[in-house]
Amino acid sequence: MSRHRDRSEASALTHRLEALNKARELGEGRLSADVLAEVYQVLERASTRRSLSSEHTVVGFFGATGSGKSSLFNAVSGTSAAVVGARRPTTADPLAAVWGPAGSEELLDWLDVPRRIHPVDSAGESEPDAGLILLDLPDFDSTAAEHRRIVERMAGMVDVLVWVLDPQKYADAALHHGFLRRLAADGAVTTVVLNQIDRLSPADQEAVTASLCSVLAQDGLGDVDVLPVSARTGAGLTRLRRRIADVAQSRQAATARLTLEVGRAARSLGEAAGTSDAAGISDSGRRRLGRELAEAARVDAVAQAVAGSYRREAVKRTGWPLTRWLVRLRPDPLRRLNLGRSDVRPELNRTSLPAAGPPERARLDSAVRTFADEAAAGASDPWRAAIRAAARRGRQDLEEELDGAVARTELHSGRLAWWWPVFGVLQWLGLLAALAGAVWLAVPAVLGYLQLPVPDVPRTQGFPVPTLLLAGGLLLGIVLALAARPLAAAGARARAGAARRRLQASVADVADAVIVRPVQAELLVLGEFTECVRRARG
Ligand SMILES: Nc1nc2c(ncn2[C@@H]2O[C@H](COP(=O)(O)OP(=O)(O)O)[C@@H](O)[C@H]2O)c(=O)[nH]1
Ligand SMILES: [Mg+2]
Repeated sequence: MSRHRDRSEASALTHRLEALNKARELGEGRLSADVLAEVYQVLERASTRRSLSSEHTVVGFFGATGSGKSSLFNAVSGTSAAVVGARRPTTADPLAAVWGPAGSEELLDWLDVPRRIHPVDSAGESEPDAGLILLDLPDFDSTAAEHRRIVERMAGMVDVLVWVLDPQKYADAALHHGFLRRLAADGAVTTVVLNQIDRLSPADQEAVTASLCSVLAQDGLGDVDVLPVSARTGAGLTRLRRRIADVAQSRQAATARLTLEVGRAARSLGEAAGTSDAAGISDSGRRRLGRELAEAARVDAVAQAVAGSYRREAVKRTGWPLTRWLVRLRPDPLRRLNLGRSDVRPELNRTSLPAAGPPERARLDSAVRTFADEAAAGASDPWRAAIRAAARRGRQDLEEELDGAVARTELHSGRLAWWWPVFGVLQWLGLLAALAGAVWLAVPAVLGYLQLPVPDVPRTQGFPVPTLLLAGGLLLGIVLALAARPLAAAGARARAGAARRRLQASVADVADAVIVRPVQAELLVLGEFTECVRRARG
């Protein structure tokens, strides 16, 4: 049962550690480096502690000078290994009493505890407490900075903290408001020992214990047990030994402490990240971005050029044959933009649209920023910055991407309209008829001049046929030219409309690839981060 709980708690911790690590990775480059470094430390410590003996529980005695840490260490371990009553800070090295030594070496190396003793209990075996490492530590309020540093480090590394207080100094402000309060917030302190109760009368013992409990409650340690003991008389020592042995035998303290640490790190990471309720990408925001980008890509100008090119081509192919060459004097508006050419590989093509000036660029900047800001609305500062940065990265290549997209868009500028060849042939027929009529009319004049007999011209309905040919041919040319105008206008409109739609689609693709998707990816990261922090908090 307990084994089973061990395993499930350990695997819960594994999941939370994984979630915390994932959150840390996602926060990289997005959140404050300090917070991430702290989280990294917790992760590293947790993974190292877990890779070391899970059979051992590390219990440290913490407290002020003269509270009786060393005396209690000796009493609990049944040795006299620790120096009692050292007036000045002596050695900084913590001292370890190890029960069940197998596998403890690496753990003690990692804790950096070089001095180790292996006590045996009165029955000559170490089994009852197997897997316990008890530490006598330097004084928390030592005058030597090195000692304080060691205590500080150990407080973060041991599995269980036992606070040793004495009746004189138990309410010491420095102790409570510094160290203890911070550790209390982590839930890391499991036991508080009030030593030297032999110095108090039984009535005072109760009063002091009650007073101590209320002081601890103020520090958020209301749930913590207070054990009154005396290292000198041995009062309460059995309870203290049993308490420590129980904690060690359950083998859960290490996991419990790490779980608390992970929870704390996840909370601080979550606080650093702030709220994650980003508004996300709306359809209207996306459409507005598309419109602005189409504007920047000069889709209208290109569509107008498509219309102009169509009209020019229509005149070239359907105009009166004798004057249609005049249209060649005007350049093709599409060619002027370097568009609609079949001789250039489209993927290499660039338009000759005028480059964006400062106002156009500013407008594009603002369109991209507005889009990102809208998507990020509601999220906290670091995430808003990350979302904006994703959009800004896309902004860098935007002009070039848009130009390339316009250049690649199929404009169908070379495509023939159905009526062009029809009108073209009719124009030639009209012209030929008019020429034939003119020549025929000229024949009698030439024959008359040469004094040759002039044949009668044939007539229909009283009109001479050559005259009809001439007039009809010219009239046909005029009618065709008039009829071609509305056709050319309608065709130009249709082709420009189709080109505009295709251009807008190309621009929308660019907007998607360069701006929308990176922003979307960032929003996904944000969602995933939040989920990981939630899982890491447990
Ligand atoms: N009266 C009394 N004195 C104690 C008790 N425990 C320790 N002392 C004395 O308090 C002094 C400091 O003890 P020590 O174990 O070195 O405290 P440390 O500085 O916390 O390691 C020594 O003179 C001890 O003899 C106790 O339970 N009762
Ligand atoms: Mg000591």
